[in-house]
Amino acid sequence: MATLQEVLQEQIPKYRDGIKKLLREHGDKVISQVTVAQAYGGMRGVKGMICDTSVVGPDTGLIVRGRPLLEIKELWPEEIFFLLLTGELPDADAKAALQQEFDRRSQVPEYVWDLLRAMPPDSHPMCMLDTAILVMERESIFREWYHKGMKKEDYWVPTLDDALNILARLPVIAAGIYRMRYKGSSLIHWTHGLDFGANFANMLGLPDPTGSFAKLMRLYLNFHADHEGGNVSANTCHTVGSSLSDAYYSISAGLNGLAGPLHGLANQECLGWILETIEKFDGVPSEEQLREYAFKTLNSGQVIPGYGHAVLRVTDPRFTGFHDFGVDHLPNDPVFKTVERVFKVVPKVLEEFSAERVKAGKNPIANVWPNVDAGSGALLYHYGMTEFPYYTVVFSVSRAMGMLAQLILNRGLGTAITRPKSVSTEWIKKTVKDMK
Ligand code: HAX
Repeated sequence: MATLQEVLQEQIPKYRDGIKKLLREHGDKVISQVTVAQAYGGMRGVKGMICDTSVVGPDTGLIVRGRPLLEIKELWPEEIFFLLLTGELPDADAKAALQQEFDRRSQVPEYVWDLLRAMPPDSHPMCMLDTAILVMERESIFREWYHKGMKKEDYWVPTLDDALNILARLPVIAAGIYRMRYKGSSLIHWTHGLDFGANFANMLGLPDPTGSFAKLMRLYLNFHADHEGGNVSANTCHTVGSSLSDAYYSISAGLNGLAGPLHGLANQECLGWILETIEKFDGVPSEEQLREYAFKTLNSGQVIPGYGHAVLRVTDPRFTGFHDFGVDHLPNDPVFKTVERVFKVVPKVLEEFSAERVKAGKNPIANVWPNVDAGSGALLYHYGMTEFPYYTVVFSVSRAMGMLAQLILNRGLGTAITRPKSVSTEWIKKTVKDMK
């Protein structure tokens, strides 16, 4: 089979022509309308952008290029990246070629380590990661080619180069942040010939006598890679990239969005909440104790992290996949057992709380089921990664794959600069006045 570059070389012109034809023939058809509530409500449900790497169905969860997530959970991160970009699975040769690309590009420049070491000791690991990506922007091949002059049809070529450089260095930088922040400053190097997930696990330096932590890392990097285009991280990356800012600017921006507690940081918040309950009740809490604690959290005006979703209306298959891993590898771990018990209790609590909200004239909670962040932290914790401010960094190493795949395809299509129309409250008031 051809390499990733060769497959894209063949696919992208056809993809571009197909979209041009679609626009010529159907460009004026209406696919979405916007209500006042949506304009004030984060544009929830408004169909106004395209993402061809994956879709999230409210009742199905993540589907990557037509394949439901739980059917492809055994794929390694390299294969997922290939799949996101091309819609095809690499054969053994193409996979090995991609692994060699990562090997070749994995050297992190010394100035990145100098910068990270110079950052204040209370910098959040996400801030360290995003800063490290941004400082490497000077190496952007896209920027260099753009300033030399390049055809629009070629934009995707240096973007792919930038993407491979960023991806190869990301696990090294992320693991380096972990080592310098939490384990003294000894860094562990990338091992040539070892796969992406196992390499990341190895560079973190946590004990892994059975290889099951490396297995978890492959699963984790697979599950978090992409979640269609409208979520904060992907949407931000897309918007920044649409002005032809290069991949370093775009990915760093997207990951800054992932660092918010309503998005990727929820996994840090979630494990914190689980551990609080264990501490408060001196061991794995009973269902009744969890119920009481969940209501206390809600009544104090806070969200229950790891539950709810802007699109999903069922249990997130990523939660199910992580749960299955826990059942297989750590069924008696007290933190994992608490996660399982929370899953039994919290949806019911949220349903009751939602009904109370509605009686009080507030919005219902649209989805009471767990999302990806509800259980993943317990697995990391079991393997000795107890520093939960770090968890979103692991998420980021993975999410960069989806954002970069989307960016490359958008460069291939020549997607327009993002510029929705904003309106003022004054305009809304005037406009709705005469409407029924
Ligand atoms: N606990 C308490 N209240 C919740 C809730 C939860 N888990 N989930 C939703 N609600 C509340 C919302 O805060 C909102 O309240 P207000 O109207 O008073 O603002 C109301 O229910 C309606 O919200 P919604 O329509 O159900 O959900 P949104 O699309 O607005 O928000 C969120 C989706 C994921 C942000 C939300 O469910 C939430 O805050 N969950 C907890 C944080 C979390 O787990 N985030 C991670 C999501 C997955 C992800 O992106 N990972 O990276």
